[in-house]
Amino acid sequence: MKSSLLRTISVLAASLSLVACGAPEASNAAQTDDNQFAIIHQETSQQARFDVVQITDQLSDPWALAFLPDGDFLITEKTGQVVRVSAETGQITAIPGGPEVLVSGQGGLLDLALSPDFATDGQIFLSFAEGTNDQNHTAIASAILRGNELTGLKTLFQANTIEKKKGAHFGSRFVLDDAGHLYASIGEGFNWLHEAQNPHSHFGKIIRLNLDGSVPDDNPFADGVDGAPEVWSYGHRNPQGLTLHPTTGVIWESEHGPKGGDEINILQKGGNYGWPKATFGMGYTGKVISEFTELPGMVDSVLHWVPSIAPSGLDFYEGEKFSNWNGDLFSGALAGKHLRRIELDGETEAGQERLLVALKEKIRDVRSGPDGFLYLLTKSGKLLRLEPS
Ligand SMILES: [Ca+2]
Repeated sequence: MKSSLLRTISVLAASLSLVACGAPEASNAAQTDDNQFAIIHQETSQQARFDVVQITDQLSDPWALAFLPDGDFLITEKTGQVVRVSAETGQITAIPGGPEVLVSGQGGLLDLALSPDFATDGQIFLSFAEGTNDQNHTAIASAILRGNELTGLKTLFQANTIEKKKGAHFGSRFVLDDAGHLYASIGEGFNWLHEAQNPHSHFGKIIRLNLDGSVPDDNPFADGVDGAPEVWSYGHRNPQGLTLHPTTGVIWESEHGPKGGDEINILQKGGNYGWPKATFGMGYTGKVISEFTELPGMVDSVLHWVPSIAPSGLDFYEGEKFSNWNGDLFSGALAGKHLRRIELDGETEAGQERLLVALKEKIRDVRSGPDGFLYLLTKSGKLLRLEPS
């Protein structure tokens, strides 16, 4: 409630300052889109000219974005709140009923996904950091969105809890496949890097669950003998991007390396993605983590970045509005402060482009919208829409 009140005050203050400056709304007409949202930037890139439309800049460290059937946006704020943003006005409404969240370091309320049957069941999935500063883990819950309230909060998964100073490396992204599975990325907890190679630990893993939280029978370690039943792939560091390829249905992942060595990977059942035994990264102090960049039995990345860009949300563009971008992969960059467009030839990189460098924004999430526009969340609190100009 407090944050809503603050928002109301800041919106009022912004309106008053406009009045005080005597800025008539009509003078902004050339710099607004059809819904009167401000165009804050225009860019001519290699394959598209576009406007950047600001729907709001009043979010609190937004992490994840989903598109509601009525056109509004459902958003998680890392500071602990689920909110709805009106597609008509940009107004933010807090949605109570979410989980108790540990907001510390990289921990907080994290990813968000709608059930495939959301239009009828109203179910959503949330991931978040849970516990204390000394003992914490990534957790996943489901809840039902009724109007502007969450009900029936149910814990589906809790990663192993081990001693972990402060909030470091929780992951976390979801993706739902077309067969009723939820995949989620779990970070390696920073200090616990060697646990990424231990299939029995949840640290540094992609896990796979049924939508009720149970473990699918065809998971690679479903019987629990050679690994934890929930584990789908391992040897990951801190994965914060997951998306489904629009035609192959295979899952693509991005993860943070340390100093260098960020990766894009294509997930295989039971695959070992190398961390920390094979990596292009080095320790933050310059210390060598491994002399190997690849090893037999480990899956190589599609591409890696040195220096790091700190990849966040990941999505394939699909739509009519940007025909030249169809099938391209987009990644937000936090440290890199841009939007990365990746052209592909099948499963091989065919070119890359930095977009929105001039905005100097840490981009936390990117999603291809059902309306064909491309949507972004910035760490600074903006929901942005890219529209062809
Ligand atoms: Ca790797």
